[in-house]
Amino acid sequence: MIYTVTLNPAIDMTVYIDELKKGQVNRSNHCLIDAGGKGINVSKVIKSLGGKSIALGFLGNDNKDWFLKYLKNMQIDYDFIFVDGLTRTNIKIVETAQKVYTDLNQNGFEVKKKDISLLFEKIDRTAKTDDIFVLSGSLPPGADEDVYVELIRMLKQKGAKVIFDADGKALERGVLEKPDVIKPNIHEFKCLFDVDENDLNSIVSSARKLIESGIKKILISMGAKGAVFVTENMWLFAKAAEVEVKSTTGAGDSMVAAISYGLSQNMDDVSIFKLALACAAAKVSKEGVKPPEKNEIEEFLEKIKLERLGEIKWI
Ligand code: TA6
Repeated sequence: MIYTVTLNPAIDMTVYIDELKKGQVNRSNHCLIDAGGKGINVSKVIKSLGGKSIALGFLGNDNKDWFLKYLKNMQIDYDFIFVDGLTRTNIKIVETAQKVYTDLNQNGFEVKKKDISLLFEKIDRTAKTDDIFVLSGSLPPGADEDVYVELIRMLKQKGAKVIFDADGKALERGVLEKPDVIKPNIHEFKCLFDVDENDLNSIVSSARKLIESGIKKILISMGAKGAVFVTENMWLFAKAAEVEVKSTTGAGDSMVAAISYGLSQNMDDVSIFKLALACAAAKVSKEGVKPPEKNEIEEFLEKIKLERLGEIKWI
């Protein structure tokens, strides 16, 4: 079973406007509202791929009804710990004239020690060998990086596979616990290594250091520039598929969904990488944080061309 763990879910409000005029009253004529947060977006795309996952994590008690109705309508199973307060609203401003995308992400509700204990107890009861756990997104107030460190450690001890997608200190501390897969974007990767984002060799050689430390697969997303996939025995690069971008939100989550689904189906690394690129392209072609449909993903899959392929010869 695949489980996604979202410690800091969000109601994603995508606002479309010709051009944002700061300091003035701006009127938007189009707005979409979706249940989001990184792990939950991963569950949405796994569903589109025909897979099944259970969404775990925290959810604000005070506005849970709308959120749960949205997930029920998408037939996504969940088992959240309900915490005091509201699930945050993250705002994505899409300026259609200049195609500028601005995210305003809030901190989120504050979780208490008892909430964290309940989550650990639930996951401790649930996790089994070969389950796939996706730990993805920011930490809400009250939860520090140790939560991710201890979750990864516990899951690895249970023989579960861990896919980790976080940034900043959480990423720096989490990689030391050797999750099976990480999916940083290039800016997050640059928190780990001082690389030139235009120098593929520097990116691959830095990623190899993490592979040598015990991480099995690293997918580094680079937006329109494409993505790099480094595993124990190869590295791959491909440019992003040509697509009319409607919303960049959730592209990375769609890649994580492809990796999770691909691992659950025992797909090979090249197929996983291609599926991840296709999912990201199909996602950005959709407005808001709507997951792409399977047929849309398959259309993009046919267009994916690997640009570079390198064998990693271990000395
Ligand atoms: O990647 C898109 C997304 O999952 C959105 O749902 C948005 O709310 C944001 O990421 C949340 O990310 P954060 O890192 O703040 O947890």
